[in-house]
Amino acid sequence: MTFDNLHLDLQENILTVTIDREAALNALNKVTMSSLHRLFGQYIPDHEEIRGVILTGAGQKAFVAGADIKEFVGLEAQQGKQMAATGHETFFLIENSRVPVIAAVNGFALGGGCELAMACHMRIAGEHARFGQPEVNLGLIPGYGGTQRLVQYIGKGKAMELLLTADMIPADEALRLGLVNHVVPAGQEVAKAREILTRIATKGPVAVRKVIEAVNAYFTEATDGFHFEVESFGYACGTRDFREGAQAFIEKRKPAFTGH
Ligand code: CO8
Repeated sequence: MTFDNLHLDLQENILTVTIDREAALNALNKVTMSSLHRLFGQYIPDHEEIRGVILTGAGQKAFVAGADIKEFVGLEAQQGKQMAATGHETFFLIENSRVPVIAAVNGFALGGGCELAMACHMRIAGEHARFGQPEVNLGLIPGYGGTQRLVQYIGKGKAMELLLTADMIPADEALRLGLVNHVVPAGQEVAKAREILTRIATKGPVAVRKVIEAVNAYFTEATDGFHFEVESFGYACGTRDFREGAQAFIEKRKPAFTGH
């Protein structure tokens, strides 16, 4: 399987995915969106050895500067709606990935780039990173989930301000607002993400997957997250990994999880 505009690097069960369109500040054109869809829809689910994913952008200037504005020329209502719907599908695949996905935000994360980072489970920002939803500058609104996920992360009032003014915020403000998990010196984003994912990879894979599903259930209309947690707890209790984890604690050794 090939992935145009993505560079993949698997090391010690952590897959680093670099969006590789540096000359266009890694803007998400149709081809890149299609690659991301196949990556998260097929490739990652099919490769059990992958225990975590880092998403980053090529170069030092941008994570992703948005959807590719040059592809917007001549865009009509129905076509725009379809592109947004397909993009939502892709970003839900990321959000619901069975393994944790961390955005290593190494510069501008604007529009679709900020939305992509928000679809990930965590965000590590370089201190030079800048976040924003500038779509209103183009007479547009976010179309990859930005109006919903920004509210989830930073609350309605501040989200409304950023969405309506198109203001960009620096990494330290994104940290203060709860949009990012950590701010690190420029160039250290991937290393920090890798350190976190390496620690998570020592945990029970089923438990990790169930935590992701249960947290996402809180934000899923028509799903009772508390009920989902009870069901998932029961499911985890029935796994070999749980028995191994408890036994390892008692025997004062590291557990050997198998994902079953
Ligand atoms: N799309 C296409 N090309 C881009 C984009 C983009 N989003 N951003 C930057 N580029 C290109 C520039 O055109 C330029 O290319 P060229 O050299 O060929 O002219 C190159 O990248 C470098 O950019 P700049 O020269 O502009 O670099 P600066 O350092 O001067 O500025 C900025 C950097 C501030 C990031 C500036 O490039 C900028 O404002 N970019 C646009 C940011 C933006 O508006 N993003 C939101 C786009 S809309 C969106 O994301 C909607 C998502 C939902 C879509 C739903 C369905 C389609």
